[in-house]
Amino acid sequence: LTAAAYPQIKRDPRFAEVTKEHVQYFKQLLGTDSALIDGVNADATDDLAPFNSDWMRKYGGQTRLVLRPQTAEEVSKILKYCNENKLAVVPQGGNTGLVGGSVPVFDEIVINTARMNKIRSFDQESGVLVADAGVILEVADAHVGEHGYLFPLDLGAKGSCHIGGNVATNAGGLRLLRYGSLHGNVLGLEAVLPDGTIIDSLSTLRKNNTGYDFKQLFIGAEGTIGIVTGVSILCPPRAKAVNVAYFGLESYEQVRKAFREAKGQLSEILSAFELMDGRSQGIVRESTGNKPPLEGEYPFYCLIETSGSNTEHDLAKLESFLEHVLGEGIVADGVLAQDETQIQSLWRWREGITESLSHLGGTYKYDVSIPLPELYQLVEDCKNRLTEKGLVGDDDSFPVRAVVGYGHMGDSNLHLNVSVRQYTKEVEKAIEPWVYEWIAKRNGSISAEHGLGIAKKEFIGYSQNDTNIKLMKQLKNLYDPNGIMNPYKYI
Ligand code: FAD
Ligand code: 2HG
Ligand code: ZN
Repeated sequence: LTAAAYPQIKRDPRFAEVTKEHVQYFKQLLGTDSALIDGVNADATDDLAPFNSDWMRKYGGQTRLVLRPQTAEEVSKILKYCNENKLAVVPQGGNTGLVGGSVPVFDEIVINTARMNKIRSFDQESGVLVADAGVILEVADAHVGEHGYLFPLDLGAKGSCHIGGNVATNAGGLRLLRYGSLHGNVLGLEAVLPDGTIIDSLSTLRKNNTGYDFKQLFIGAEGTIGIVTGVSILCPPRAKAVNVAYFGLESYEQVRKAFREAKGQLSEILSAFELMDGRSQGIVRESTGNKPPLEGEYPFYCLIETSGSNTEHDLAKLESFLEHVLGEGIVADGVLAQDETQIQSLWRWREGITESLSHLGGTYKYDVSIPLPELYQLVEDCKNRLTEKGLVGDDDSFPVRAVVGYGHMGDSNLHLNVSVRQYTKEVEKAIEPWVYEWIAKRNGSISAEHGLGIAKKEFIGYSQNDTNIKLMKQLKNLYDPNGIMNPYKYI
Protein backbone atom coordinates (compact mmCIF):
# COMPACT_ATOMS: atom_id res chain seq x y z
CA LEU A 1 0.00 0.00 0.00
CA THR A 2 1.20 3.48 -0.71
CA ALA A 3 -0.03 6.76 0.68
CA ALA A 4 -2.57 8.39 -1.60
CA ALA A 5 -1.96 11.38 -3.78
CA TYR A 6 -4.81 13.83 -4.12
CA PRO A 7 -5.23 14.69 -7.80
CA GLN A 8 -8.51 16.46 -7.04
CA ILE A 9 -6.97 18.89 -4.50
CA LYS A 10 -4.63 21.71 -5.48
CA ARG A 11 -2.00 23.10 -3.15
CA ASP A 12 -3.20 26.49 -1.91
CA PRO A 13 -0.78 29.08 -3.33
CA ARG A 14 -1.46 31.42 -0.36
CA PHE A 15 0.73 29.19 1.77
CA ALA A 16 4.49 29.73 1.80
CA GLU A 17 7.00 26.93 1.34
CA VAL A 18 9.28 26.20 4.30
CA THR A 19 12.71 27.78 3.82
CA LYS A 20 16.06 27.42 5.58
CA GLU A 21 15.36 30.74 7.36
CA HIS A 22 12.10 29.38 8.76
CA VAL A 23 13.89 26.26 10.00
CA GLN A 24 16.57 28.43 11.60
CA TYR A 25 13.89 30.28 13.59
CA PHE A 26 12.37 27.01 14.84
CA LYS A 27 15.80 25.60 15.74
CA GLN A 28 16.57 28.62 17.87
CA LEU A 29 13.16 28.53 19.48
CA LEU A 30 13.08 24.84 20.37
CA GLY A 31 16.75 24.54 21.26
CA THR A 32 17.39 20.80 21.02
CA ASP A 33 17.83 18.62 17.94
CA SER A 34 15.29 16.05 19.10
CA ALA A 35 12.59 18.71 18.95
CA LEU A 36 12.75 18.90 15.20
CA ILE A 37 13.07 16.76 12.07
CA ASP A 38 14.56 18.92 9.37
CA GLY A 39 14.07 17.77 5.80
CA VAL A 40 14.76 21.22 4.39
CA ASN A 41 18.51 21.39 5.03
CA ALA A 42 19.10 17.66 4.51
CA ASP A 43 17.38 14.59 3.09
CA ALA A 44 15.32 13.24 6.01
CA THR A 45 12.77 11.27 3.98
CA ASP A 46 13.00 8.12 6.12
CA ASP A 47 12.75 9.99 9.43
CA LEU A 48 9.81 12.02 8.14
CA ALA A 49 7.95 8.99 6.69
CA PRO A 50 6.03 7.97 9.85
CA PHE A 51 4.76 11.55 10.26
CA ASN A 52 3.72 11.77 6.60
CA SER A 53 1.67 8.58 6.48
CA ASP A 54 -1.43 7.65 8.47
CA TRP A 55 -2.13 4.50 10.51
CA MET A 56 -3.93 2.84 7.60
CA ARG A 57 -1.22 3.81 5.11
CA LYS A 58 -4.03 5.24 3.04
CA TYR A 59 -3.42 8.98 3.36
CA GLY A 60 -0.21 10.90 3.28
CA GLY A 61 1.71 14.00 2.31
CA GLN A 62 5.23 15.33 1.91
CA THR A 63 6.05 17.44 4.92
CA ARG A 64 9.68 18.44 5.16
CA LEU A 65 9.47 19.65 8.74
CA VAL A 66 8.22 18.09 11.97
CA LEU A 67 8.23 20.20 15.13
CA ARG A 68 7.94 18.67 18.60
CA PRO A 69 7.38 21.45 21.12
CA GLN A 70 7.35 20.79 24.85
CA THR A 71 5.19 23.59 26.25
CA ALA A 72 2.17 25.70 25.40
CA GLU A 73 4.48 28.74 25.19
CA GLU A 74 6.54 27.03 22.48
CA VAL A 75 3.37 26.08 20.60
CA SER A 76 2.23 29.68 20.89
CA LYS A 77 5.47 31.02 19.37
CA ILE A 78 5.41 28.40 16.59
CA LEU A 79 1.84 29.16 15.60
CA LYS A 80 2.29 32.95 15.75
CA TYR A 81 5.32 32.67 13.46
CA CYS A 82 3.50 30.28 11.07
CA ASN A 83 0.49 32.56 10.97
CA GLU A 84 2.59 35.63 10.20
CA ASN A 85 4.56 33.75 7.53
CA LYS A 86 1.54 31.93 6.04
CA LEU A 87 2.95 28.51 6.83
CA ALA A 88 0.25 25.83 6.99
CA VAL A 89 0.37 23.30 9.86
CA VAL A 90 -1.10 19.92 10.88
CA PRO A 91 -1.48 19.14 14.59
CA GLN A 92 -0.56 15.52 15.25
CA GLY A 93 -0.85 13.35 18.35
CA GLY A 94 -0.33 9.57 18.20
CA ASN A 95 -1.27 9.51 14.50
CA THR A 96 -3.85 6.75 15.05
CA GLY A 97 -6.75 8.69 13.50
CA LEU A 98 -8.73 6.76 10.89
CA VAL A 99 -9.91 9.58 8.59
CA GLY A 100 -6.62 10.98 7.32
CA GLY A 101 -6.85 14.12 9.48
CA SER A 102 -3.51 13.79 11.26
CA VAL A 103 -1.16 13.83 8.27
CA PRO A 104 -0.30 16.58 5.80
CA VAL A 105 -1.84 16.68 2.34
CA PHE A 106 1.05 18.61 0.77
CA ASP A 107 3.99 20.17 2.63
CA GLU A 108 2.23 21.44 5.78
CA ILE A 109 4.44 21.53 8.88
CA VAL A 110 3.60 18.74 11.34
CA ILE A 111 3.32 19.92 14.95
CA ASN A 112 3.52 16.74 16.97
CA THR A 113 2.61 16.65 20.68
CA ALA A 114 4.76 13.63 21.69
CA ARG A 115 7.13 15.71 23.85
CA MET A 116 4.30 17.44 25.70
CA ASN A 117 3.88 14.44 27.94
CA LYS A 118 3.71 15.57 31.56
CA ILE A 119 1.01 14.72 34.03
CA ARG A 120 0.43 18.10 35.68
CA SER A 121 -1.71 17.10 38.66
CA PHE A 122 -4.20 14.58 39.97
CA ASP A 123 -6.65 15.39 42.74
CA GLN A 124 -7.43 12.23 44.69
CA GLU A 125 -10.54 13.67 46.24
CA SER A 126 -12.27 14.96 43.11
CA GLY A 127 -10.70 12.52 40.59
CA VAL A 128 -9.68 15.39 38.30
CA LEU A 129 -6.59 14.80 36.17
CA VAL A 130 -4.74 17.70 34.52
CA ALA A 131 -2.23 16.62 31.89
CA ASP A 132 -0.37 17.73 28.79
CA ALA A 133 -2.04 16.94 25.46
CA GLY A 134 0.71 14.51 24.44
CA VAL A 135 0.25 12.08 27.34
CA ILE A 136 -0.52 8.63 25.93
CA LEU A 137 -4.00 7.44 26.87
CA GLU A 138 -2.73 4.22 28.50
CA VAL A 139 -0.20 6.19 30.57
CA ALA A 140 -2.93 8.57 31.78
CA ASP A 141 -5.13 5.61 32.73
CA ALA A 142 -2.28 3.85 34.57
CA HIS A 143 -1.54 7.07 36.49
CA VAL A 144 -5.09 7.56 37.74
CA GLY A 145 -5.33 3.77 38.25
CA GLU A 146 -2.66 3.98 40.95
CA HIS A 147 -5.08 6.13 42.92
CA GLY A 148 -8.12 3.93 42.34
CA TYR A 149 -9.55 5.91 39.41
CA LEU A 150 -10.23 5.17 35.74
CA PHE A 151 -9.69 7.34 32.65
CA PRO A 152 -13.25 7.67 31.30
CA LEU A 153 -12.22 6.70 27.74
CA ASP A 154 -10.79 3.43 26.48
CA LEU A 155 -10.05 2.31 22.94
CA GLY A 156 -7.94 -0.16 20.97
CA ALA A 157 -5.28 2.45 20.13
CA LYS A 158 -4.70 3.34 23.82
CA GLY A 159 -1.02 2.40 23.68
CA SER A 160 -0.29 5.07 21.03
CA CYS A 161 -3.01 7.74 20.92
CA HIS A 162 -2.61 10.97 22.90
CA ILE A 163 -5.28 12.47 25.15
CA GLY A 164 -5.04 15.69 23.10
CA GLY A 165 -5.78 13.66 19.96
CA ASN A 166 -8.66 11.99 21.77
CA VAL A 167 -10.12 15.37 22.64
CA ALA A 168 -9.50 16.73 19.12
CA THR A 169 -11.42 13.79 17.61
CA ASN A 170 -13.96 13.53 20.45
CA ALA A 171 -13.14 9.82 20.53
CA GLY A 172 -15.95 7.56 21.76
CA GLY A 173 -14.49 4.13 22.40
CA LEU A 174 -15.56 1.06 24.29
CA ARG A 175 -17.22 2.42 27.43
CA LEU A 176 -19.06 5.53 26.27
CA LEU A 177 -22.28 3.71 27.14
CA ARG A 178 -21.28 3.92 30.80
CA TYR A 179 -19.03 6.97 31.20
CA GLY A 180 -20.41 9.29 28.54
CA SER A 181 -18.66 11.42 25.93
CA LEU A 182 -15.67 13.73 26.29
CA HIS A 183 -18.06 16.67 25.91
CA GLY A 184 -19.19 15.79 29.43
CA ASN A 185 -15.98 14.50 31.02
CA VAL A 186 -13.54 17.16 29.88
CA LEU A 187 -13.76 19.94 32.47
CA GLY A 188 -11.26 22.30 30.92
CA LEU A 189 -8.73 22.80 28.17
CA GLU A 190 -5.65 24.81 27.43
CA ALA A 191 -5.37 25.56 23.71
CA VAL A 192 -3.39 27.80 21.40
CA LEU A 193 -4.94 29.78 18.56
CA PRO A 194 -3.13 30.40 15.26
CA ASP A 195 -2.25 33.97 16.29
CA GLY A 196 -0.41 32.60 19.34
CA THR A 197 -3.11 33.39 21.92
CA ILE A 198 -3.08 30.84 24.73
CA ILE A 199 -6.63 30.10 25.88
CA ASP A 200 -6.37 29.12 29.52
CA SER A 201 -9.65 27.41 30.13
CA LEU A 202 -8.17 24.65 32.23
CA SER A 203 -10.93 24.63 34.82
CA THR A 204 -11.12 21.72 37.24
CA LEU A 205 -14.63 22.59 38.35
CA ARG A 206 -17.52 20.26 37.76
CA LYS A 207 -19.91 23.20 37.48
CA ASN A 208 -19.02 26.48 35.87
CA ASN A 209 -21.83 28.37 34.13
CA THR A 210 -20.10 31.63 33.35
CA GLY A 211 -20.73 32.31 29.70
CA TYR A 212 -19.69 30.55 26.52
CA ASP A 213 -18.01 27.19 27.06
CA PHE A 214 -15.01 27.60 24.73
CA LYS A 215 -13.57 24.16 25.35
CA GLN A 216 -16.53 22.48 23.65
CA LEU A 217 -15.52 23.95 20.28
CA PHE A 218 -12.11 22.27 20.44
CA ILE A 219 -13.62 18.89 21.34
CA GLY A 220 -14.07 17.21 17.96
CA ALA A 221 -12.67 20.15 15.91
CA GLU A 222 -9.91 17.87 14.53
CA GLY A 223 -7.19 20.49 14.79
CA THR A 224 -8.89 23.04 12.52
CA ILE A 225 -9.07 26.01 14.91
CA GLY A 226 -6.15 25.60 17.31
CA ILE A 227 -3.88 23.18 19.13
CA VAL A 228 -4.94 21.61 22.41
CA THR A 229 -1.97 21.69 24.79
CA GLY A 230 -3.53 20.69 28.13
CA VAL A 231 -6.59 18.75 29.28
CA SER A 232 -8.45 18.63 32.58
CA ILE A 233 -10.70 15.61 32.86
CA LEU A 234 -12.99 14.08 35.44
CA CYS A 235 -12.15 10.43 36.17
CA PRO A 236 -14.67 8.05 37.79
CA PRO A 237 -13.62 5.60 40.53
CA ARG A 238 -12.15 2.39 39.08
CA ALA A 239 -14.65 -0.44 39.45
CA LYS A 240 -13.62 -3.06 42.02
CA ALA A 241 -15.55 -5.79 40.24
CA VAL A 242 -15.24 -6.16 36.47
CA ASN A 243 -16.78 -9.08 34.61
CA VAL A 244 -16.81 -9.89 30.91
CA ALA A 245 -18.99 -12.36 29.02
CA TYR A 246 -18.82 -13.35 25.34
CA PHE A 247 -21.81 -14.77 23.48
CA GLY A 248 -22.63 -16.44 20.18
CA LEU A 249 -26.02 -15.58 18.67
CA GLU A 250 -28.02 -16.86 15.71
CA SER A 251 -29.35 -13.57 14.31
CA TYR A 252 -29.14 -9.79 14.60
CA GLU A 253 -32.66 -9.82 16.07
CA GLN A 254 -31.32 -11.98 18.92
CA VAL A 255 -28.49 -9.48 19.50
CA ARG A 256 -31.08 -6.71 19.86
CA LYS A 257 -33.02 -8.83 22.35
CA ALA A 258 -29.83 -9.54 24.31
CA PHE A 259 -29.08 -5.82 24.44
CA ARG A 260 -32.56 -5.02 25.76
CA GLU A 261 -32.19 -7.73 28.42
CA ALA A 262 -28.70 -6.52 29.37
CA LYS A 263 -29.96 -2.97 29.84
CA GLY A 264 -32.95 -4.14 31.85
CA GLN A 265 -31.20 -6.70 34.06
CA LEU A 266 -27.68 -5.33 34.41
CA SER A 267 -28.65 -1.66 34.18
CA GLU A 268 -26.31 0.32 36.48
CA ILE A 269 -23.40 -2.14 36.24
CA LEU A 270 -23.42 -2.51 32.43
CA SER A 271 -20.23 -0.85 31.10
CA ALA A 272 -19.98 -2.14 27.51
CA PHE A 273 -22.13 -3.90 24.95
CA GLU A 274 -20.15 -4.62 21.80
CA LEU A 275 -21.23 -6.35 18.59
CA MET A 276 -19.01 -8.46 16.32
CA ASP A 277 -20.18 -10.38 13.26
CA GLY A 278 -18.94 -13.88 12.44
CA ARG A 279 -16.65 -12.71 9.65
CA SER A 280 -14.86 -10.20 11.89
CA GLN A 281 -14.13 -12.93 14.44
CA GLY A 282 -12.94 -15.28 11.70
CA ILE A 283 -10.47 -12.62 10.60
CA VAL A 284 -9.14 -12.18 14.17
CA ARG A 285 -8.79 -15.97 14.46
CA GLU A 286 -6.87 -16.23 11.17
CA SER A 287 -4.60 -13.32 12.04
CA THR A 288 -3.79 -14.25 15.67
CA GLY A 289 -4.08 -18.02 15.49
CA ASN A 290 -5.87 -17.89 18.86
CA LYS A 291 -8.45 -20.47 19.89
CA PRO A 292 -11.94 -18.91 19.75
CA PRO A 293 -13.76 -18.48 23.08
CA LEU A 294 -16.69 -20.68 21.96
CA GLU A 295 -16.76 -24.15 20.35
CA GLY A 296 -19.35 -23.47 17.64
CA GLU A 297 -19.46 -20.78 14.94
CA TYR A 298 -22.19 -18.17 14.93
CA PRO A 299 -23.21 -15.35 12.58
CA PHE A 300 -23.07 -12.86 15.48
CA TYR A 301 -21.19 -12.43 18.72
CA CYS A 302 -21.43 -9.88 21.49
CA LEU A 303 -19.21 -8.90 24.38
CA ILE A 304 -20.80 -7.65 27.57
CA GLU A 305 -18.84 -6.02 30.36
CA THR A 306 -20.09 -5.11 33.82
CA SER A 307 -18.29 -2.78 36.24
CA GLY A 308 -19.50 -2.44 39.80
CA SER A 309 -18.33 -2.18 43.37
CA ASN A 310 -19.36 -5.53 44.81
CA THR A 311 -18.09 -8.77 43.23
CA GLU A 312 -20.71 -11.06 44.78
CA HIS A 313 -23.59 -8.77 43.97
CA ASP A 314 -22.42 -8.27 40.37
CA LEU A 315 -21.77 -11.97 39.79
CA ALA A 316 -25.21 -12.85 41.12
CA LYS A 317 -26.76 -10.38 38.67
CA LEU A 318 -24.67 -11.58 35.78
CA GLU A 319 -25.37 -15.24 36.47
CA SER A 320 -29.10 -14.67 36.57
CA PHE A 321 -28.81 -12.70 33.31
CA LEU A 322 -26.82 -15.57 31.72
CA GLU A 323 -29.38 -18.13 32.87
CA HIS A 324 -32.15 -16.04 31.41
CA VAL A 325 -30.63 -15.34 27.98
CA LEU A 326 -29.43 -18.94 27.58
CA GLY A 327 -32.69 -20.41 28.93
CA GLU A 328 -34.85 -18.28 26.63
CA GLY A 329 -32.65 -19.13 23.64
CA ILE A 330 -31.74 -15.46 23.10
CA VAL A 331 -28.07 -16.40 22.99
CA ALA A 332 -26.91 -19.77 21.61
CA ASP A 333 -23.78 -20.14 23.71
CA GLY A 334 -21.67 -18.03 26.06
CA VAL A 335 -18.62 -17.89 28.28
CA LEU A 336 -17.86 -15.84 31.38
CA ALA A 337 -14.25 -14.79 32.04
CA GLN A 338 -12.92 -16.28 35.28
CA ASP A 339 -9.99 -13.94 35.89
CA GLU A 340 -8.20 -10.83 34.61
CA THR A 341 -6.24 -12.80 31.97
CA GLN A 342 -9.45 -14.21 30.53
CA ILE A 343 -11.06 -10.77 30.61
CA GLN A 344 -8.16 -9.40 28.55
CA SER A 345 -8.25 -12.29 26.12
CA LEU A 346 -12.01 -11.93 25.52
CA TRP A 347 -11.56 -8.19 24.91
CA ARG A 348 -8.87 -8.96 22.31
CA TRP A 349 -11.53 -10.62 20.14
CA ARG A 350 -13.23 -7.24 19.93
CA GLU A 351 -10.37 -4.74 20.20
CA GLY A 352 -8.14 -6.70 17.80
CA ILE A 353 -10.45 -6.49 14.77
CA THR A 354 -9.02 -3.25 13.34
CA GLU A 355 -5.45 -4.48 13.57
CA SER A 356 -6.25 -7.95 12.19
CA LEU A 357 -7.97 -6.32 9.21
CA SER A 358 -4.93 -4.11 8.62
CA HIS A 359 -2.81 -7.23 7.98
CA LEU A 360 -5.03 -8.16 5.02
CA GLY A 361 -4.39 -5.04 2.94
CA GLY A 362 -6.49 -1.88 2.85
CA THR A 363 -9.79 -1.22 4.60
CA TYR A 364 -12.55 1.17 3.57
CA LYS A 365 -13.95 2.29 6.93
CA TYR A 366 -17.43 3.62 7.59
CA ASP A 367 -17.97 4.64 11.20
CA VAL A 368 -21.67 5.40 11.39
CA SER A 369 -24.58 6.01 13.73
CA ILE A 370 -27.78 4.27 12.68
CA PRO A 371 -30.93 3.58 14.74
CA LEU A 372 -30.58 0.07 16.19
CA PRO A 373 -33.38 -1.69 14.24
CA GLU A 374 -31.48 -1.22 10.96
CA LEU A 375 -27.92 -1.07 12.24
CA TYR A 376 -26.69 -4.36 10.77
CA GLN A 377 -28.81 -4.09 7.60
CA LEU A 378 -26.18 -1.73 6.20
CA VAL A 379 -23.58 -4.52 6.27
CA GLU A 380 -25.94 -6.93 4.46
CA ASP A 381 -26.91 -4.32 1.86
CA CYS A 382 -23.29 -3.36 1.26
CA LYS A 383 -22.25 -7.00 0.89
CA ASN A 384 -25.08 -7.64 -1.60
CA ARG A 385 -24.24 -4.54 -3.58
CA LEU A 386 -20.55 -5.42 -3.92
CA THR A 387 -21.40 -9.06 -4.74
CA GLU A 388 -23.85 -8.00 -7.48
CA LYS A 389 -21.12 -5.84 -8.94
CA GLY A 390 -18.81 -8.86 -9.00
CA LEU A 391 -16.28 -7.28 -6.68
CA VAL A 392 -16.20 -9.76 -3.76
CA GLY A 393 -14.44 -13.10 -3.83
CA ASP A 394 -11.88 -15.39 -2.25
CA ASP A 395 -9.22 -15.41 -4.92
CA ASP A 396 -6.86 -12.61 -5.82
CA SER A 397 -8.79 -11.57 -8.94
CA PHE A 398 -11.49 -9.95 -6.75
CA PRO A 399 -10.62 -6.59 -5.19
CA VAL A 400 -12.80 -7.08 -2.08
CA ARG A 401 -11.77 -9.72 0.43
CA ALA A 402 -14.47 -9.28 3.06
CA VAL A 403 -17.31 -7.04 4.23
CA VAL A 404 -17.53 -6.99 8.01
CA GLY A 405 -19.60 -5.25 10.66
CA TYR A 406 -18.89 -4.68 14.35
CA GLY A 407 -19.08 -1.81 16.78
CA HIS A 408 -20.46 -0.14 19.81
CA MET A 409 -23.98 -1.56 19.76
CA GLY A 410 -24.71 0.17 23.07
CA ASP A 411 -24.22 3.53 21.34
CA SER A 412 -25.93 2.61 18.01
CA ASN A 413 -22.49 2.95 16.41
CA LEU A 414 -21.60 0.50 13.63
CA HIS A 415 -18.18 0.03 12.04
CA LEU A 416 -18.71 -1.18 8.48
CA ASN A 417 -15.32 -2.26 7.15
CA VAL A 418 -14.67 -3.33 3.58
CA SER A 419 -11.37 -5.18 3.38
CA VAL A 420 -9.62 -4.84 0.01
CA ARG A 421 -6.44 -6.20 -1.54
CA GLN A 422 -5.66 -2.72 -2.89
CA TYR A 423 -7.38 0.65 -2.58
CA THR A 424 -9.09 1.12 -5.97
CA LYS A 425 -11.42 3.75 -7.41
CA GLU A 426 -13.67 0.93 -8.65
CA VAL A 427 -14.44 -0.27 -5.13
CA GLU A 428 -14.60 3.24 -3.67
CA LYS A 429 -17.12 4.33 -6.30
CA ALA A 430 -19.24 1.23 -5.69
CA ILE A 431 -19.56 2.18 -1.99
CA GLU A 432 -19.53 5.99 -1.99
CA PRO A 433 -21.75 8.01 -2.02
CA TRP A 434 -24.24 5.08 -1.91
CA VAL A 435 -23.33 4.33 1.74
CA TYR A 436 -23.81 7.97 2.78
CA GLU A 437 -27.20 8.17 1.03
CA TRP A 438 -28.24 4.98 2.83
CA ILE A 439 -27.31 6.54 6.18
CA ALA A 440 -28.88 9.95 5.48
CA LYS A 441 -32.20 8.24 4.57
CA ARG A 442 -32.24 6.77 8.09
CA ASN A 443 -31.27 10.09 9.70
CA GLY A 444 -28.02 8.55 10.84
CA SER A 445 -24.57 10.13 11.07
CA ILE A 446 -21.79 9.53 8.53
CA SER A 447 -19.24 9.87 11.34
CA ALA A 448 -20.15 8.61 14.78
CA GLU A 449 -16.76 8.85 16.52
CA HIS A 450 -13.77 9.05 14.15
CA GLY A 451 -14.46 12.52 12.69
CA LEU A 452 -14.37 13.72 9.08
CA GLY A 453 -10.71 14.47 8.35
CA ILE A 454 -10.05 14.25 4.65
CA ALA A 455 -11.83 10.92 4.17
CA LYS A 456 -15.31 12.38 4.61
CA LYS A 457 -14.62 15.96 3.59
CA GLU A 458 -16.90 15.76 0.54
CA PHE A 459 -19.75 14.13 2.43
CA ILE A 460 -20.38 16.41 5.43
CA GLY A 461 -23.64 17.52 3.76
CA TYR A 462 -25.16 14.09 4.36
CA SER A 463 -25.10 14.75 8.12
CA GLN A 464 -25.10 18.54 8.49
CA ASN A 465 -27.45 21.04 6.87
CA ASP A 466 -26.35 24.18 4.98
CA THR A 467 -27.01 26.46 7.95
CA ASN A 468 -24.78 24.41 10.22
CA ILE A 469 -22.01 24.21 7.63
CA LYS A 470 -22.19 27.99 7.15
CA LEU A 471 -21.91 28.56 10.92
CA MET A 472 -18.91 26.22 11.07
CA LYS A 473 -17.19 28.18 8.31
CA GLN A 474 -17.85 31.45 10.16
CA LEU A 475 -16.28 30.03 13.32
CA LYS A 476 -13.33 28.71 11.35
CA ASN A 477 -12.74 32.17 9.85
CA LEU A 478 -12.99 33.82 13.24
CA TYR A 479 -10.44 31.55 14.91
CA ASP A 480 -8.19 30.94 11.91
CA PRO A 481 -8.58 33.82 9.42
CA ASN A 482 -5.49 32.76 7.40
CA GLY A 483 -6.68 29.16 7.22
CA ILE A 484 -3.30 27.72 8.31
CA MET A 485 -4.75 25.12 10.70
CA ASN A 486 -5.05 21.68 9.13
CA PRO A 487 -6.04 22.92 5.66
CA TYR A 488 -7.67 20.80 2.90
CA LYS A 489 -9.54 18.79 5.56
CA TYR A 490 -13.27 18.90 6.24
CA ILE A 491 -13.52 22.67 6.61
P1 FAD B 1 -4.10 11.84 15.72
O1 FAD B 1 -4.44 10.68 14.87
O2 FAD B 1 -2.69 12.25 15.77
O3 FAD B 1 -4.97 13.11 15.25
C1 FAD B 1 -6.35 12.99 15.02
C2 FAD B 1 -6.92 14.38 14.66
O4 FAD B 1 -6.81 15.27 15.76
C3 FAD B 1 -6.19 15.07 13.52
O5 FAD B 1 -7.11 15.83 12.78
C4 FAD B 1 -5.19 15.98 14.22
O6 FAD B 1 -4.87 17.11 13.43
C5 FAD B 1 -5.96 16.38 15.47
N1 FAD B 1 -5.13 16.57 16.66
C6 FAD B 1 -4.32 15.67 17.28
N2 FAD B 1 -3.78 16.19 18.39
C7 FAD B 1 -4.26 17.46 18.49
C8 FAD B 1 -4.08 18.52 19.43
N3 FAD B 1 -3.30 18.37 20.49
N4 FAD B 1 -4.74 19.68 19.21
C9 FAD B 1 -5.55 19.84 18.13
N5 FAD B 1 -5.75 18.88 17.22
C10 FAD B 1 -5.12 17.71 17.39
N6 FAD B 1 -11.66 6.17 17.78
C11 FAD B 1 -12.77 6.14 18.54
O7 FAD B 1 -13.46 7.14 18.63
N7 FAD B 1 -13.16 5.00 19.19
C12 FAD B 1 -12.46 3.85 19.12
O8 FAD B 1 -12.85 2.84 19.69
C13 FAD B 1 -11.25 3.86 18.35
N8 FAD B 1 -10.49 2.77 18.29
C14 FAD B 1 -9.37 2.78 17.51
C15 FAD B 1 -8.63 1.60 17.44
C16 FAD B 1 -7.49 1.55 16.65
C17 FAD B 1 -6.68 0.27 16.58
C18 FAD B 1 -7.09 2.71 15.93
C19 FAD B 1 -5.85 2.70 15.07
C20 FAD B 1 -7.83 3.89 16.01
C21 FAD B 1 -8.98 3.94 16.79
N9 FAD B 1 -9.77 5.10 16.89
C22 FAD B 1 -10.89 5.07 17.67
C23 FAD B 1 -9.47 6.31 16.08
C24 FAD B 1 -8.75 7.53 16.67
O9 FAD B 1 -9.62 8.66 16.58
C25 FAD B 1 -8.31 7.48 18.05
O10 FAD B 1 -7.32 6.46 18.03
C26 FAD B 1 -7.70 8.73 18.74
O11 FAD B 1 -8.70 9.58 19.28
C27 FAD B 1 -6.77 9.60 17.92
O12 FAD B 1 -5.79 10.16 18.76
P2 FAD B 1 -4.33 10.49 18.24
O13 FAD B 1 -3.54 11.06 19.35
O14 FAD B 1 -3.73 9.32 17.55
O15 FAD B 1 -4.66 11.64 17.18
C1 2HG C 1 -13.21 0.35 17.13
O1 2HG C 1 -14.29 0.52 17.68
C2 2HG C 1 -12.55 1.53 16.48
O2 2HG C 1 -12.61 -0.72 17.17
C3 2HG C 1 -12.00 1.25 15.09
O3 2HG C 1 -13.39 2.64 16.47
C4 2HG C 1 -13.06 0.88 14.10
O4 2HG C 1 -11.42 0.22 12.50
C5 2HG C 1 -12.56 0.63 12.68
O5 2HG C 1 -13.36 0.80 11.75
ZN1 ZN D 1 -15.17 2.36 17.50
